Amino acid sequence: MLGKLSSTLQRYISATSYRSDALFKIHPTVVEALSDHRPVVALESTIITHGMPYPQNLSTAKEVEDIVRAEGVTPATVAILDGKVHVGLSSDELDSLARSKTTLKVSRRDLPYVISKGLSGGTTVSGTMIAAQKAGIAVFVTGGVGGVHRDGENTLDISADLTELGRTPIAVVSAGVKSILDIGRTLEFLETQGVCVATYGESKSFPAFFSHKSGYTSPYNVHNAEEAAELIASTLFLGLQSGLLIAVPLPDEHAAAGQQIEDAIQAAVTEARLKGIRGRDVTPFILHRVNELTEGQSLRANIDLIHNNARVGSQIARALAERTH
Ligand code: PSU
Ligand code: MN
Repeated sequence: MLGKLSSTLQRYISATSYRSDALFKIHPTVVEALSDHRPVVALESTIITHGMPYPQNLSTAKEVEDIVRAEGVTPATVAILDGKVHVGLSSDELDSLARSKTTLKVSRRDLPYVISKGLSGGTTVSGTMIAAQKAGIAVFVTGGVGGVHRDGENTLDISADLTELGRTPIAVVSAGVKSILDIGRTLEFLETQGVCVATYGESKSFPAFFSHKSGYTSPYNVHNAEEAAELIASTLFLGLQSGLLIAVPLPDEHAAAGQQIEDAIQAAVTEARLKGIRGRDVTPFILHRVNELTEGQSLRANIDLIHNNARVGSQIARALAERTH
């Protein structure tokens, strides 16, 4: 099927300019890869600025880029530096982002402010999707996406990641959704937004980041990178303008730590509520507390999961590039 789609896809992908302008800087390695129709994977940076402590944030960001390169794919970490959107960072830029204590967390609603004030920030899944799609990148790897928070039916705390997935055609590869969230309502919201969700591999379950099983069934499966690439190509061909969520279950060796981390999540969610933590601070607070409560175990599992997602996402990007050539 993809054979017939290839010229349409090529036109779709070529429609993007790959050119930098005053506010939008695409790293030369990324421009070159895109122009040659070589695979590129976008990476987010809120995980660096707000999701992990220094220095693990920096080492993880570098390791993930290295894994992507080892798979023959060009990494493009997205961030806002001094009021400019960067798609692809130099090693020095990555370093200063990871060390900075003043960076903001930038999702769609924050972009105009951060740009207008010349500030710097780590882009969330939603912020990264916008920049990566504008650059012409079709695959984006992260750890976990945001979702409907627990008690979200009352607070309406629903991550902008979910509405972005409904409006921006890019495939997000993640380990599912953390159980700090209401996973059932997250899946319902994704359905309403028209987001095609698929578990990678054989499992019928939608993965809950630290656990293979969330108690919810995944709408679909993709069994390998080629099937995932076909799903992405079909989205682009149809011109749907909506994103895809490819959920990769964690490798087996980490399943044991899952229950302990689950217990810590329960405690951290309760603590956040009692302390009155609200809005954009909720996710970083819980991630930080769960790491403390598990004495670093959640962070170690988190890092391994992201490594795994980077490998799978790179293989998907490669399969997509091969089949659209
Ligand atoms: N989940 C994680 N680690 C993270 C995030 C989520 O396990 O670092 C970050 C991602 O950047 C995601 C953002 O896009 O948090 C969602 O924040 P919120 O829930 O405020 O929408
Ligand atoms: Mn929120």
